[in-house]
Amino acid sequence: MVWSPQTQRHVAGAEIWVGVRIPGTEVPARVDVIRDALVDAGHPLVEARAHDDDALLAVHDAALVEHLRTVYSGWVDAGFLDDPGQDRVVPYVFPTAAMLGPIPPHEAAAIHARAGTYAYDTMTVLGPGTYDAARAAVDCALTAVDLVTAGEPIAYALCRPPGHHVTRSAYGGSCYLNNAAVAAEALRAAGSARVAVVDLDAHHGNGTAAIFYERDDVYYGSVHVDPGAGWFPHFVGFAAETGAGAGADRTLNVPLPPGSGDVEWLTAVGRLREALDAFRPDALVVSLGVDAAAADPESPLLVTGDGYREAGRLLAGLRLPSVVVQEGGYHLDSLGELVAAYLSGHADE
Ligand code: SP5
Ligand code: ZN
Repeated sequence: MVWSPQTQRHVAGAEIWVGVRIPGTEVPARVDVIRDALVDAGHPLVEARAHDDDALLAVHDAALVEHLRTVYSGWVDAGFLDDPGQDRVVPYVFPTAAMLGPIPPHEAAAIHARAGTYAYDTMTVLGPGTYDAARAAVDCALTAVDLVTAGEPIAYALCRPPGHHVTRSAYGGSCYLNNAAVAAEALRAAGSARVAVVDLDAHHGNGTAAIFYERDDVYYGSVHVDPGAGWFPHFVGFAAETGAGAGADRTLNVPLPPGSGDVEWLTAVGRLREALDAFRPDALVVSLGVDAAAADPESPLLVTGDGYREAGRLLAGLRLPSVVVQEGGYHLDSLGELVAAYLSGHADE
């Protein structure tokens, strides 16, 4: 298990949801409970090593990374902590395609407007430690890639904050940098010509999907709660999205109705696995969100620990070098055991 204490420096404090400040569930303690459960299960701890920005900048626009790196200090310098009394970066206006029409936008001079250039929701706030934590999560993913490249069959990265909602140039959904997409690019750079990403998080990984939608060398497969039933990310994640251009038929979304449990969910994981038999990847990235679990507060799926263990077995059956990246999962009392269950299945197929 690769981890970094730096990942706990992101403290959202709250999220702004439909204009209301509510307690966030993507909390630093998630790292403690996952790490402790995996240590108890006998997984050795490896601290993440620093990596340069090559794989990161293969995935994200440099302007997004630079924005995330500097926006908090800009927010402080602009006096927002005192007036209006907001100690987190929260955007308020978004230069959407519909706002702009055919008019090319200027870069906003005001920091509070620039915030909306790179964010697509108001929930995902930035504080003083957010960038360093997100960047440390990327280092966790890249260190796991190093382990697999050196011959380990599987490496787990305790990435936090999660990443799969981040597109090439915009963050959201409690995510800031796309750890799984960076891992996929790093595996490619290390010699895996074809990489598959399988996303088990309860939510569709719209960021990873968008990044690779037109690529023929990276497959994206996901099982998630149906966005058409009213769930985040709402606008994408539908079964009809199968890739475009060179990436045609390289995306597979399996949306499930709210209330789906192990039987439906594992059938979907089996479909993803079969699709990969045909794609014949050289390496696998698993976006391991465990928020599909029944007790999780953020999703209506009803997967059990045994379900996650069986998913691990199914994906281990691909017999691919595998980097497992933590995504969501918010029920602190069961989070660690769910991750341990997945990894035990993946290890003992
Ligand atoms: C990585 C990941 O799992 N991101 C999840 C993002 C989905 N968040 C949507 C949150 C909607 C607001 N939740 C408040 C629940 C109020 N009952
Ligand atoms: Zn999720």
